Amino acid sequence: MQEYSASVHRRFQVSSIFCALILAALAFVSAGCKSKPAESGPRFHLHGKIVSVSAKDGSATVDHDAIPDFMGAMTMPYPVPDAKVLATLARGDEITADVVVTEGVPDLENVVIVKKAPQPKPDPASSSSFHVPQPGDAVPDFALLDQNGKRIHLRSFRGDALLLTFIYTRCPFVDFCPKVSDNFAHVYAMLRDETGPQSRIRLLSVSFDPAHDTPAVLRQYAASFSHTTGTDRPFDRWDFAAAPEKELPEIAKFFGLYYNAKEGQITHSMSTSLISPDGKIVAWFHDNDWNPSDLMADATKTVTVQAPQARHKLAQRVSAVGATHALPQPTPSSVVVLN
Ligand SMILES: [Cu+2]
Repeated sequence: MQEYSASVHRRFQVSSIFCALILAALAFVSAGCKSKPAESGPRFHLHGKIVSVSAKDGSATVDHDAIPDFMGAMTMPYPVPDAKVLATLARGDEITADVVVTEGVPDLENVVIVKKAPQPKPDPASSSSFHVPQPGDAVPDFALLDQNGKRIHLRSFRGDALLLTFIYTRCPFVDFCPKVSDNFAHVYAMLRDETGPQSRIRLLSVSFDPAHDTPAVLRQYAASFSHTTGTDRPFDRWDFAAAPEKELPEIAKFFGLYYNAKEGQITHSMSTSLISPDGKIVAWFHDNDWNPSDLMADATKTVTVQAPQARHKLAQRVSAVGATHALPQPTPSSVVVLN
């Protein structure tokens, strides 16, 4: 575990490890795994404030100070294996704890509440730092800058099923952004020659690194998957875009995306959504465990449940946000809903 020593020349690698740790932590949380591996790894001292607690996931999100020899100050979720301890924690509590890294997953032990938070006031707007997209949630009409340098709106995808994911092109970890993009490339390859209902499935990869991921960089990135897509320009069905700096926090919040940029490396979670033709969340995935065929099957259900006539009407009123058209909701086998 010497990798965790904070020497400057290894920052790149260390940052990458943080990315993995967060994702590993999220994967661990999502698996609902309650058992703990017998061997525990190195311990580090944490001091911070509880941002939110999820009893269901057995985790607490902590806004913490720098952890000497381990990681910089950041906000991230940690599994808390002891449910009784977790139950005593509340938003705003100041805590200290040991971060114990076991098989790459950092969890919290020996949690001590240093200062209890004052009585919480109900405030729906700030009750949680993470919004978890729920099936049926209307997706706001966010604006993005696409691979052609054109400002596009999510409403322009209305009428089609949209698979939307978040990436940044410099992500160094093959199992994270590169994997989700590779999976999208496989979905594209399945869609490419479809002329039936599946021709109404679109892909959109949104970068949360707008300063670096310019339209030219995004075009290059798209071309790097040509071995799977069969084309340098898959933009007929797969768009790439960057979230503008100003709108990024709001977009990330809606899609349950955590990101934290430091010196070119971005620590982040995963967020992939299936959005129905009338602009509502059908399914949301916070991991990379889905496979392209399942996602394709879920998206196909979404475009086949609507009668062609209803679709036509929908396409005509693409600008009507919050349309009241009652869409029968498919129940994909792999919907992931937290909380
Ligand atoms: Cu990444």
